Amino acid sequence: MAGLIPESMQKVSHAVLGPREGDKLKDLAHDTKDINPKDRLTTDYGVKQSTADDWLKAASPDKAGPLLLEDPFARERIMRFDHERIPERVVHARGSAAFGNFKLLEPIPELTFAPVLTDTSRETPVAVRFSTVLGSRGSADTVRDVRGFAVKFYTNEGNWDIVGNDIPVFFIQDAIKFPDVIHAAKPEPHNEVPQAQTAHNNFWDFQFNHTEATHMFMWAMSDRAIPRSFRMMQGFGVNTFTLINSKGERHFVKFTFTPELGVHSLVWDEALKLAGQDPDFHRKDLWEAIANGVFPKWKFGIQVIPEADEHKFDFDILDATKIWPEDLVPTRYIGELELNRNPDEFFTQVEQLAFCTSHVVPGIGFSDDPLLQGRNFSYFDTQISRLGINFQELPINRPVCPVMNFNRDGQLRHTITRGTVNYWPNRYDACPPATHEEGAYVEYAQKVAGIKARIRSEKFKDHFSQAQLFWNSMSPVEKNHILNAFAFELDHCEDPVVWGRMVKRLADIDLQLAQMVAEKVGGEVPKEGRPNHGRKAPALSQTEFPGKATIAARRVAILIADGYDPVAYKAAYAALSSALAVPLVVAPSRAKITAADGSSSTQPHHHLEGFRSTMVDAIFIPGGAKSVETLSKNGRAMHWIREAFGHLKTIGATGEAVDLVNKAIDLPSVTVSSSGDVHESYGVVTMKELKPESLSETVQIAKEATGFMEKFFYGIAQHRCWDRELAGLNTQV
Ligand code: HDE
Repeated sequence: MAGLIPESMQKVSHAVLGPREGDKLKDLAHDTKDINPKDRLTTDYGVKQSTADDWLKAASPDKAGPLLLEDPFARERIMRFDHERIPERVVHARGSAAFGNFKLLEPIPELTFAPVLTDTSRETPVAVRFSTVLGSRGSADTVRDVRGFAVKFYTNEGNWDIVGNDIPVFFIQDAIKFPDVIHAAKPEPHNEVPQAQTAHNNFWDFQFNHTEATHMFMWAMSDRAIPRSFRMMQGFGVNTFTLINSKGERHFVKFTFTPELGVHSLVWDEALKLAGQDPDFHRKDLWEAIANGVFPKWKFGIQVIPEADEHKFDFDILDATKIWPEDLVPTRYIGELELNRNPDEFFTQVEQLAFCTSHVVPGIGFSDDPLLQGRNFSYFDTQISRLGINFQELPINRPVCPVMNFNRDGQLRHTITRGTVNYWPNRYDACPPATHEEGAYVEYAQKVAGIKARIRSEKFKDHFSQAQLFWNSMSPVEKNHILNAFAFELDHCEDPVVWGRMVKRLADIDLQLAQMVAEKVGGEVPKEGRPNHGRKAPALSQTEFPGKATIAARRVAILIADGYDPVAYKAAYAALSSALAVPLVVAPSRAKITAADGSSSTQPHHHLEGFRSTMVDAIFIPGGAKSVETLSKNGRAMHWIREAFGHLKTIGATGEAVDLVNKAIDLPSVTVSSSGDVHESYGVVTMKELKPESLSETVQIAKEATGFMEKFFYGIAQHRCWDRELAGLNTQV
């Protein structure tokens, strides 16, 4: 070995290969520094600066003179600033990330020899980035769009990236079509309008011209495209991958993440308003939950098909516009993903976080899915354009296991590799390729035969069966939302050719849907449609994933004004906090508010103009005659109650506030209590105040209050009161 590292060098330094254990935090520590208030400001080359406020000038105290270009400190500051931006991602530009662990619960050695899926003693660090697809980096979070769900597992065998979405299928079958679908969906070329929207001519023109997109656009018009939270979305690998076991057998596999909190969405009117009222809604929600210790979790599942069964289905299992229905291929949940750490710095940990579908570890492989194969080329290529050829050396991207090879140089290379050779084979036998036993990635010996031609296999040509399956599987509320989504989207298309043709296309899915949309958008009402096979797949409806009944991390506004009832207020605040919800006190102004008996006062978090009902999951209004009277005369307060009601949110009120809610909603079908009992009607939970006159009455009231909280919390944990929509009571927004 003598000579590989010259003796003189061996004495003075040591080779740094990176940590061997899978601890990403330890690894990042090499490149992380804290701002120490005692540090002094320096240039990038380490020289302390005497001022950061004045450019060197030819001036005098009474006369501003010209700036001198010779000032290296000022030049450095401006030049660094001028070059701060890197290209945003060509798709999925807007997103945010968090970090955590993947824990395997059920090993699957019969399917793969990848330790990340066989070793239950491991905790694999992960980085997860959620994103929208179409909008630019500064666009809004709550737009109607597919959401990215990209997971980087820093395994001891190298990085494994599942670059998925919250929708299990895609618009196209062949990667060559990707530039077209994205050009058509992004802002139009002549005026760069609209931002972050599918509601425009070109998007729907493309959809009509590509029948293979039919299944996917049904998902995109469903509630999946307006999630309540990143924490309440499923994640799907979409493409078909493979698992290889130690006997050399191969299975096809699809990967899924299902949230512990269930799959929940905003309602459309709320999503639209939030895009203006709080464009960072999802980003903040994720941050807030993690900061409050309510760590989001997902179950990790696999759907598996043995290689021999590849052709046993009436769809092609390599077609990314198709799901594998659960009744044919059930999901088996084998692990858990938890996010428990927010980024320290957005740029270095989120903007520079780079995923590649081609990054898999031994025991996991690709398939001939023609979308996946194109993606395997694209992601690496796009990172070179955004981050440069050495993007994998960036702290957030580098693996936690040793990296050693003879790739060298390129812009911004910063690993210093000591040694006298940079090629293989070399006279030292240095860094030889590994054997399978040593953990090398060995390609699965797949027999490949075919005719070189630009063709698609026949089974890829059924474009409507699963679009119908999806529609048939929706609940009545979900169907209603899809209908309204089409009506909204096509209304935004000015070209009659576009919306006229799209209405006809809908008849390939469901005649009644097509007819209802046609009536709304003013198109020719189709009389005939493609026969619907009538089959259903329950797991396609998000109502199948209600999740854990919890109010943890749910935001609940408490509306009060001077003279509020301190007992009800304090009880609600304490109960919400101990259930890990986020109580937010909202009042007509942010000045301190005094309780009815003058015993206490509170500092509201927000005032009614600055904060809106869209930003919370539920509202609670305690009694107190004066407080309620003030709120009842405040138009914004009344709007808060009506809007929350229209958005199907749980509303709780006690004492005098019961009449306030009654007045704001003004719907005889929603009954509120007139006695001391706890009442629940269409998600409005009320309890009139009782004045205890004896001990037994006090005990009774305490019981009532507990009953009230139970009903109120139950409503919040249900996410929304869908019965209100089914009864047509939610039109007051
Ligand atoms: Fe992507 N996609 N994609 N995509 N994609 C990118 O890579 C591409 C597709 C997805 O948080 C880009 O780093 C092609 C399907 C996510 O950083 C780019 C095709 C699915 C993210 C790219 C697809 C996705 C991207 C842009 C068709 C769901 C964000 C920036 C063959 C399974 C990852 C980047 C992050 C990002 C190409 C289709 C998900 C250009 C060519 C299907 C979640 O490489």
